[in-house]
Amino acid sequence: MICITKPVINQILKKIKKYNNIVIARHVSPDPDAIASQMALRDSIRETFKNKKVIAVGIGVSKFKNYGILDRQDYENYQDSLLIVLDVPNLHRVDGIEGLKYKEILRIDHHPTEDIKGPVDWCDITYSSTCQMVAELILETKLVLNTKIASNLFLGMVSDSDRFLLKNTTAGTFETAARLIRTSNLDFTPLYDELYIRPFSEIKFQAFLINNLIVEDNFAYIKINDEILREYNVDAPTVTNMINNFNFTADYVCWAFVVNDPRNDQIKVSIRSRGPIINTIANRYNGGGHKLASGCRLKTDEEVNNLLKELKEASIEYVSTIKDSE
Ligand SMILES: [Mn+2]
Repeated sequence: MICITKPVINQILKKIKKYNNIVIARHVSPDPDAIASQMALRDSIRETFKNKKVIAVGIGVSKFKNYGILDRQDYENYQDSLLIVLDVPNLHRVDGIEGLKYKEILRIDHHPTEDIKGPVDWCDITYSSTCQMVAELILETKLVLNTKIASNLFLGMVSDSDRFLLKNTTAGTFETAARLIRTSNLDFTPLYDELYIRPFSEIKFQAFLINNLIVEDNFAYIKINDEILREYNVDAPTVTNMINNFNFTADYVCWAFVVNDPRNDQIKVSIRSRGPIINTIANRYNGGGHKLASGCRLKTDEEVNNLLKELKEASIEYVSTIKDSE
């Protein structure tokens, strides 16, 4: 079962072939799917078309450096380039393209479309990860696949599907994973260390979250301030990355982590759901995302409280609808 179609493949390859300069970007505060798809596509285009100049841009995250190193944004030499954006639907969340004068934009993404819409736009929300999309593109074309590219794509797929647990995991996800492993003879189990080994301080912080999560009316949330972050020596992205660990709890269907991020002078809210649709709510609070996994960036406590109230109401309503239909 291959989801990518011939017309999509042809459109994408045509654009890649047309341009000598290609800039590849993804969303701010990258997760493994964003960074791994970016590195994999850059390396594959470079290996396939040795004469093209291809760079991957954005701010680097030290714990993701194993995926590959980002390039310097010397946009002097990248005027009139093709900009490929991965794993992001809105222009203001694309990292590192200030000052770039690109000619065309090409998007590959599994988020619902927002304001980015280029002449080629492969957007499909049924995919569990952008890495799965890039993997299919590479497997179905003559784009080069090597062990490093395959391991990046595999890790992005595992991470974004939360080890094939999340709802958008399909037979196609497993098929693409299997093809990646088989085609590149990937020794994949050692790769899990890269995603899941963490310092004991983080485990202790998780215990703090467990002990302080507030659960009411099928909704759970916790507010984390700067002081707590310092006490446990964790940063805001580390906290929001833990949110999937709180799935499969019978007492709530929706949960949110509210983190004061002093470095960016904003309040970051991560939201997950096992039922209520949350991205439509997040959209109203300077955020967005998937139906069951979203996030917002807010400025005031009042906005936070209003958001939490709406999420709680959605949780109550969802649970009552299920009870009605039983
Ligand atoms: Mn993704």
